[in-house]
Amino acid sequence: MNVKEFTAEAYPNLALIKYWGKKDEELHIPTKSSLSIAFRIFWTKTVLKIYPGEGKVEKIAINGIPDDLKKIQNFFDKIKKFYPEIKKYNYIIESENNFPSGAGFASSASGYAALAKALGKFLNLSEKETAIIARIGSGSATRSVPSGDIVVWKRGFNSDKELSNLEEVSKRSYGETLVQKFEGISIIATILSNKIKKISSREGMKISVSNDDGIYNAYVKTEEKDFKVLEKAILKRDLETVFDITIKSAMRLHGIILSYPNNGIPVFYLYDQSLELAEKFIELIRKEGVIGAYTFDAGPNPFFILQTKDEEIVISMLRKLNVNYYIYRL
Ligand code: 2P0
Repeated sequence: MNVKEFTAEAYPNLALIKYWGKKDEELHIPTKSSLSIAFRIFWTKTVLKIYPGEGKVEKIAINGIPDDLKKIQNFFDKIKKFYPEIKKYNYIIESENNFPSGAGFASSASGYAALAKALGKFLNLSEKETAIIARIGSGSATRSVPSGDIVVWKRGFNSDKELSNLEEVSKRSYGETLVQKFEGISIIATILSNKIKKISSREGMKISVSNDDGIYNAYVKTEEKDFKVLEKAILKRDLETVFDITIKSAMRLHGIILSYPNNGIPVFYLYDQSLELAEKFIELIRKEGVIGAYTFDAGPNPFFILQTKDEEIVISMLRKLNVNYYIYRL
């Protein structure tokens, strides 16, 4: 059998302005722009094996364990429409990732980004096209394709409204590098819990968008304004503004999540200890002059983004509280 192999790797990313909601469920076009920072101590490596066939994914294994074939076949079926070449082959996907269980990072961003990059090598795609494919797998994966430290994922343009063709809209929204190197910054990822969340991000954001009564819409508008301010602040390395917006965007995300219960049942991802740690971090900012921010994804674990020179102060606080953590220095 004539088998060809394409290998690629990708890393997770941490959003400073969050992605939360889609204007298109199929292609994952976001309602709002987002901006993230690379986290390169965790990784996914993927080997894509292809041989003549009819567009079928024959096997997928992650760290040697078979994974959800149906989900990945669905992904291939979606991208077939854009790249008909895919129909001529069958696929075996072998993925490896080094995520410790409960590290607080979802492996779907690096997972789909690594797979999209391997597909990109096979199909000879540009980085932009690869980032669009990754997005069709999982929204935040588009931000794990570009090589830069700081990546933006714009929601598209206002004129998108006039485009009737969803494919064209799709091509306007993908991860792209804003800043290649953003040195002197550390990310501390803490681990409070490794429990699987009751409601996935995908489900959670659908609940927020489908129940919009005006609050979600106002959230999108405010965040879009802050996204533009944040972009400029990053380019000027105005850390005070960067960290101020990071905290606000994290808390707005959780405010929005709490605003839309699921048929009456509260949706909430934070623990008491999540907020206590955020408060302790702010104390370090006030009393010790640390410059930084906390943020949360759709989970309870706080992430701290700060100047590397202030790292020790935060680590000593975490040690005293017996909180486990990982550090990535940009
Ligand atoms: C983010 N999250 O910007 C936000 C913050 C979670 C909270 O992107 O449905 O797994 O696959 O497009 O990418 C998680 O959402 O959702 C996410 P899908 P995804 O990082």
